[in-house]
Amino acid sequence: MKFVKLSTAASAIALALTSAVSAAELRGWNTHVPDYPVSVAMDRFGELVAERTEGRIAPKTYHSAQLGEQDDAIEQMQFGGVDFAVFNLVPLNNIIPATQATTLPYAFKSIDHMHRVMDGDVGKAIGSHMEDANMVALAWYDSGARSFYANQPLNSMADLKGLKIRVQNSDVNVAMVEALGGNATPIPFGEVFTSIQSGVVDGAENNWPSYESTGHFEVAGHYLLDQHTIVPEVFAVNKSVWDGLSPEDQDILRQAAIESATLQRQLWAEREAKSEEIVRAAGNSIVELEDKSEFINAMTPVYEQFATDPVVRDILTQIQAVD
Ligand code: BDP
Repeated sequence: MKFVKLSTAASAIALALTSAVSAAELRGWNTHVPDYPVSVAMDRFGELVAERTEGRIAPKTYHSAQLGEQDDAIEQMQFGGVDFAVFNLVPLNNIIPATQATTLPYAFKSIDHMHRVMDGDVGKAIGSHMEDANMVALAWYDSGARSFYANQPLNSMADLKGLKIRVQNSDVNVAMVEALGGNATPIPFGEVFTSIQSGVVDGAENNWPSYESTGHFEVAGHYLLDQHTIVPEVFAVNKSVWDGLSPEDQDILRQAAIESATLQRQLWAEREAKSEEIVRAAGNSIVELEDKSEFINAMTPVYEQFATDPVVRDILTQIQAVD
C-alpha cells in the first residue's frame, strides 16, 4: 500500500511538471486495432479534450496493446504508467470483486438492459469500488454478447465438454468454463490467435467484432451463439491524474468520455453487423440457440460461488431490479 501512495504522489508531481512546461500528454491504453469502435471513440475523446482545453491537455491513445496486454495496463493504471484506458470488466474481476456481478453469465437481459443498468446507480456503485484501485470511471462502452468458438464442431453445450477454452484472467470466467465441463486457460488477448492455431487451446469466447478483427474466426471456425455474457467496458482515468485536474478540466474530460461512449455504442452496432457478415461470408459454422435454458441452468455453481459475496449479491440484486 505504501508503494501505491509513493508512486501516486510521484505521478502527480510528474504531471504537474509536464503541465508547467508544455501541454500535458495523457497516455491512453487500448487493446484493439485502430479501426475498432473502442479505438475510434477513444480517439474522439482525445480530440474533444484537446479542443476544449485549447491544447493544454492532449490525450493520446496507444492502440493495439502497444502499452502492453490488459492485465499489465490495469497494473500500470494503479502505479502511474497509464493515464486513461478502456477496460473490459472481466479482467478487473479479481482486483475489484464488485465488477463480478456484471460479468456473471446471463446477469443482463439484453444490451439495452446493460446500458440502462450501467448508466444508472449500478454504474456509480461500481465506479466507487474502482476508486480503491486508483481508477475513476467516466463512461461505459459496449462490447456486445460473448459466445464460445472452437476449431471443432460446436452444436450444443455438450460439445464444450473436455475442450481447452481460453478465457480472460478472471476466476468467474474460469468457473464458468469449468461448469460447462471445459478446461479454462487464461491467456492474454494478443496470444489467443497463435494459441488456437498451435493447438494450445481448442477455442475461446468473444463477441462478433473481436472474433472477426483478431482473425480468430480463421482458426476457430465454429461459433455457438450461447451469448453467456454481456460485459460492459469502462472508460477509466487514473485517479492520481484525475485528482490533479481542476474541477473545470474534470468536467471537460467527463463530458468528452460520455460523448465518446455515445459514439462508441453507435459504431459498435454497425461493426457487429459488419463482423457477422464477414464471418458468415467466410463460411464459418454459426449455431444459434433458441433456448438457452441448458446454459443458464449449468451456471448455478458459478452463482453459488460468486453471488454469495455480499457486495456482489447486492449489485446483482440492483441489476435484476432494473427493467
Ligand atoms: C474483447 C474486449 C477486450 C478484451 C478481449 C479479450 O473488448 O477488452 O481484452 O475481448 O477477450 O472483446 O481479452
